[in-house]
Amino acid sequence: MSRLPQQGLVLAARGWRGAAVCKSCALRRFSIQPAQQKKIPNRYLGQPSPFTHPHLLKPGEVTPGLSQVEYALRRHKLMVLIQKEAQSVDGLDHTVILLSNPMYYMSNDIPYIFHQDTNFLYLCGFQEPDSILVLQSIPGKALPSHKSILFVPRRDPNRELWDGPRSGPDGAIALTGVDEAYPIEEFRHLVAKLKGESNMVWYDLRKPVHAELHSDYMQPLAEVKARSKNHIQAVRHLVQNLRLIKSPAEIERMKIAGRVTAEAFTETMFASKSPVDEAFLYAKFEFECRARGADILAYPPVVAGGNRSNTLHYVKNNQLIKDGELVLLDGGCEFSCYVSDITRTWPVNGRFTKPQAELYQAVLDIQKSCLSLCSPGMSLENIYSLMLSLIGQKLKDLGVLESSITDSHFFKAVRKYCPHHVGHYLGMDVHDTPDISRSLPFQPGMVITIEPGIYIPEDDARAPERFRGIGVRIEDDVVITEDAPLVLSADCPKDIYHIEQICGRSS
Ligand SMILES: [Mn+2]
Repeated sequence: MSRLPQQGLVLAARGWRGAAVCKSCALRRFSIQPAQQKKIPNRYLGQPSPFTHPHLLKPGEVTPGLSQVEYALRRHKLMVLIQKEAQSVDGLDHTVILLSNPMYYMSNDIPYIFHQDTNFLYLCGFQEPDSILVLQSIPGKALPSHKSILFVPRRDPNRELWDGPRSGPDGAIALTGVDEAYPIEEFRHLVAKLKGESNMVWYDLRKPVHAELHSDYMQPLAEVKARSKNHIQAVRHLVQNLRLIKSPAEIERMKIAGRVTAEAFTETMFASKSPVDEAFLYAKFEFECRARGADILAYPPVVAGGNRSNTLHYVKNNQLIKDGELVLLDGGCEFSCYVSDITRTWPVNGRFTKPQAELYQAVLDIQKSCLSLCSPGMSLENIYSLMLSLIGQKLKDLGVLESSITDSHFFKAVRKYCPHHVGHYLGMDVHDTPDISRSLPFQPGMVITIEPGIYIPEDDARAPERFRGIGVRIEDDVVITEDAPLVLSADCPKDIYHIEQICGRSS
C-alpha cells in the first residue's frame, strides 16, 4: 500500500473523498475526487459522442461501431497477457502506462491534423492529445482485475475558445467508460507514488510517443526505477499481439473502409481521361473517399503515371499522364480508426496496349495465386517465397529473364523486378503491428495485404524494349478466415475486361 497516502489520488482501495494536501506541490490543495459522471454530458466533447453525433455513434459506442464493452474487453485481455508475463514476479502491483500523441506542428501555430497514437486509441478510444491511460492492478486482487484511469487535458475556456471543446475528466469517463479520470497535471502524483513503491511499471521506454510527457514524468520515474532491478517492462508488443487478431466489430469497420475505397477507385478510374494530371486523380480519389465518410486518407497516395510507377514511394503526384500510359494508384483511407490499402494499375485512355496487358495479366495471375493461399497455417513469408518464384517464372515467359538463369542468380534477379514484400498486416495502422514477425502462421481474424508487382524501368537495357517504363502492382486487403479468405477490396475492379469497361465508358 501507499506510503504516501496524501498522494494516493488514484488508489482504488482508499476510496478518497474530498480535497487533500499534496506533498509534492507544497501545500496546494488539489482535487482528488474522481469524476463520477457516467452519463454523456449534454454538450460538445473533444470528439464525436452519441449525444452530439448520433449519425456516427450509437448509445454506448466510444468510436463508431466500437462499444465501451469492446474497449473494456481489450484492456482486460491486455491485463491477462500481463498476468502471464508477470508470473515470475507475482505479488507485485502492476501499473500499465500509455501516452497519447502530442499535437505536431508544420510551422508556427499551424498544426497538422491530429492523429491519435494507435496503441493508446486501441485501449480507450480517447481522441485528444496530451493524455495518459493508466491500468492499475487492485491491491489484494489478482490480475486481470484492474482499474482504468485517464489523465486528460483540463477544461479551459481560453484554449477551448480557439481549439474547440475538450472532453475534460467527466466527459472522458462518460464517453470511454474508464473507471476514473483526472486532469493531466495530476499525473505527477501517481508518478511520485510509483517512485516510492516496489511495483512493476509497464511502459515503453523505447521510442516514447509523447516526448514532453515522457521527459516530464516517465524519464524521471525510469531513473528511479533503474536503481531497483528491471521494474519497467515494455508493453507495446503485448498490445500488438492483441491488435493482430481483429474482433468481429473491427472486421465490420474494415469492410466499410475496403468498400468505400473500392468505390473511390472505381470513380477515379471512370474519371481518368487522357491526358490527365496525377494531381487530378489524387484529388478525385481523396474526394470520393471523404465524400463517403472517410476521415482522412490513410497515407499520401502514390499516383504514378508511366515510368514513375517504378519509383515505389512516388508521392509527388504532379506530372501529366500521357495518352497510352498506365497509372498506378496506391491509396487507402481511414474510416473510424481502421484503414484500407489498395493498389490498382490502369490505362488512362481506357485500353491496355498489348505489352501492358501482357505484364498486367502476369501480375494479376500471380496476385490471384497468392490470394488463394491466404488461409490459416500459411504466413506472409510463405506467400512471399511463392510470389518470388511465380514472378520469376512469368518474367522468363515474358522474355525479361533468360530461361537459363541459374538458381543462385534467380532470386536476386527477381527481387530487382519486385523489390518489396508480398504484403503486411493491416488494421488501425497501414503497416499494422510492425513488431509481429511475417513468419507467424495465419490465424482467423488476421488482416493482411497481398500486393505483388513487377517494375521494369525505362532505362533497363536488359528487358525487352516493349516492357520498359511499365510498372504494375495489384493490392488487395484480405481477412483470414477458417474458410476462403475474405477480400475486403473485392469490389475494386481488377480484371482487364472490367477495368476497360469502366475506364473506356464515356460519361
Ligand atoms: Mn500496402
